[in-house]
Amino acid sequence: MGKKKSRSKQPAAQVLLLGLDNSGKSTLLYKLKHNACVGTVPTIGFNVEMFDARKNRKSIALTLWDIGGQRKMREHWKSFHQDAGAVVFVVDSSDRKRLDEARRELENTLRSDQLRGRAVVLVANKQDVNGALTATEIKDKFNLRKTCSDRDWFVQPCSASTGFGVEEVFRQIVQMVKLPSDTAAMKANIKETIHYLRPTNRH
Ligand SMILES: Nc1nc2c(ncn2[C@@H]2O[C@H](COP(=O)(O)OP(=O)(O)OP(=O)(O)O)[C@@H](O)[C@H]2O)c(=O)[nH]1
Ligand SMILES: [Mg+2]
Repeated sequence: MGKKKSRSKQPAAQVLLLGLDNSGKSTLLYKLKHNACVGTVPTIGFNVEMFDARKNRKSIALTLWDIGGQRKMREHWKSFHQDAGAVVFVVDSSDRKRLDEARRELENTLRSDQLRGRAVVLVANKQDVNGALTATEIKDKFNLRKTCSDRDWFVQPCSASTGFGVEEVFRQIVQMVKLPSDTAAMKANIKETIHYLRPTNRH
């Protein structure tokens, strides 16, 4: 009998890939999965792929959910918030006209209670396009120090079509994603603290 652990025993985490339509989410997902630049069509609904990774010397299973970014799809993003261990927000760095729209959507998303404390990996995509904003410019434009003051965040320059920065995106996800066990431990800690602080009835 082989000693290979079954995938169902691995700690598993869910990661959301969000961002405006045409920002490059599906291109990034398939580059990560197959190291191939596949032609994409606008996503109506979602694409999902599983990945194996190692975190804290343990093997984990990551599920990446790539949700369509068209306006009519964005109202469904919140159905995916529950159980998300991290948010990857993809930005088309060459589309200056839509940066404000993208920033507003990220801010809306981060207001969700279900995403409290979840890390954000902001992918400054399409770095291969002439005139694209740099990761630093994107960070400033999104005012990330303020928007993400209550969570971990990282801005990764990337080109999902050429592959530049794609491995680093994955590495950041693995490093920053919260595993459900972390979340359970967090909740237990909060419960314990509340129990400790609550005056006990000694009559
Ligand atoms: N030049 C360049 N083009 C890219 C890059 N990433 C994606 N694209 C192109 O941008 C277009 C949109 O890419 P998608 O991956 O379909 O975008 P999406 O974010 O999934 O869009 P929706 O599914 O509508 O939300 C396609 O023509 C891609 O080939 C990149 O890094 N550089
Ligand atoms: Mg898509």
